[in-house]
Amino acid sequence: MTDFFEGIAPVRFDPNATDDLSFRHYDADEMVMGKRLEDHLRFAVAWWHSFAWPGGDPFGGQTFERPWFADVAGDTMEAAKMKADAAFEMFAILGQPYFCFHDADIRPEGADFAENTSRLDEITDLIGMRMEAGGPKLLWGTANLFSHRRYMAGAATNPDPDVFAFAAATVKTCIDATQKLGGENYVLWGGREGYETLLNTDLTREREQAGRFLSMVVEYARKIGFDGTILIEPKPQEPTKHQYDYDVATVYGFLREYGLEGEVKVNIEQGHAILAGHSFEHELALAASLGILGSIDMNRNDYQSGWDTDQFPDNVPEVARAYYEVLRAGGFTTGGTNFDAKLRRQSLDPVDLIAAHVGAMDVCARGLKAAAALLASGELEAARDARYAGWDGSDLLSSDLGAIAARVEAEGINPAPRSGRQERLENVWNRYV
Ligand code: XUL
Ligand code: CO
Repeated sequence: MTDFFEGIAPVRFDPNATDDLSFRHYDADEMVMGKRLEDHLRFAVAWWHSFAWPGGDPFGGQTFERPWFADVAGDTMEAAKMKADAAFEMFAILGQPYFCFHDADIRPEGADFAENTSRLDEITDLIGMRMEAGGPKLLWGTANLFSHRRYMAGAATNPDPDVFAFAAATVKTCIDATQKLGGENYVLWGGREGYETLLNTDLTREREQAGRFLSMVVEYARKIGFDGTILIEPKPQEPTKHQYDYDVATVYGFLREYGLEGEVKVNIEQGHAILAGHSFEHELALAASLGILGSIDMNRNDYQSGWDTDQFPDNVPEVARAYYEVLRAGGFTTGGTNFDAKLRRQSLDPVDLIAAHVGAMDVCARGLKAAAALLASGELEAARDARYAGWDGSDLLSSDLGAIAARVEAEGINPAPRSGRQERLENVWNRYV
């Protein structure tokens, strides 16, 4: 084990704590709607932001100094192992039940596909040992098909079939690694599956490539007996000007087109929902209604900047809206709450990483508990039911325009508008949050 987080004790729940490294609201064992809070929230730490991200922005490079950023004893694999040790050191402090990774977060880039694969095997052996020794479980694994220059024009949607092949082979190894570690989901985020300009893009071809690629992923996962959930993570743009997996509605249409709507669900990220011009709760409610709600990436964007700042959540009412939709949909099954969030680049200290997660876990716990209390009260749901009560027993939807016209005339139907009661319902909401 490393001593990167030396001097930081495991985080405990203490509602009266006065320090900033205790949970005041997240008591893993608290029972909420008949389930432990830990089992509702299913928190995960994201390897990339916490351990691999160097603190750069478009105007400046690395600000964080982590011992594993340089080669250790002249060896990039030794550095990767130190990084894994530091990760499990942090997991032991936080006590969260899950983590997530991309291949590129955990192993250094090799000279070719074979070396990438052997390095992934070696590091996942080490991670597997740490997991067995009492570490958290794997919520999901994924392949980074967007950082390396070979992917600059896309992975599955690349004009060069060799890139498609390299990406497909890489995803195979990442599904293997996810299964080896008992991962509960496998995620595909198509960061460069989109275009920079239509002037050089054959949109029809690229979408077909993406459809076949996803079908191959599903076929392979089922063939090897991976019984986790396969998730697409929508995002409208960034790094591409336009990403094909724009939002939940677009992904659903895509899944239907390729007959995959029963096979693949979505991993919805707060910041991506906002970039798409929606709210987080809109994306969650729509996915639940379409039967494809899988998991969430919890974070927030700065509302002024208009880009994907991936900050830790700090807004309890917003988070409560999201968990209200998750709970209304029956809660997570294989999914969970992955903190796809990174420190600000001035937050240099190891303790900043701990404080960021502690605060975010508390914000989520407050949001979920408020949402659960409101849902259990039935107040909103009763109002919603009452609003649609006129449809109970109605045969209108199996009728036709002619018959309906005759009925409206015969019965003298003349609808009287009724209040939507929005402000009263907002008042109900605010009594709980
Ligand atoms: C990028 C993003 C990714 C995915 C996994 O915006 O959210 O980190 O979550 O590839
Ligand atoms: Co994400």
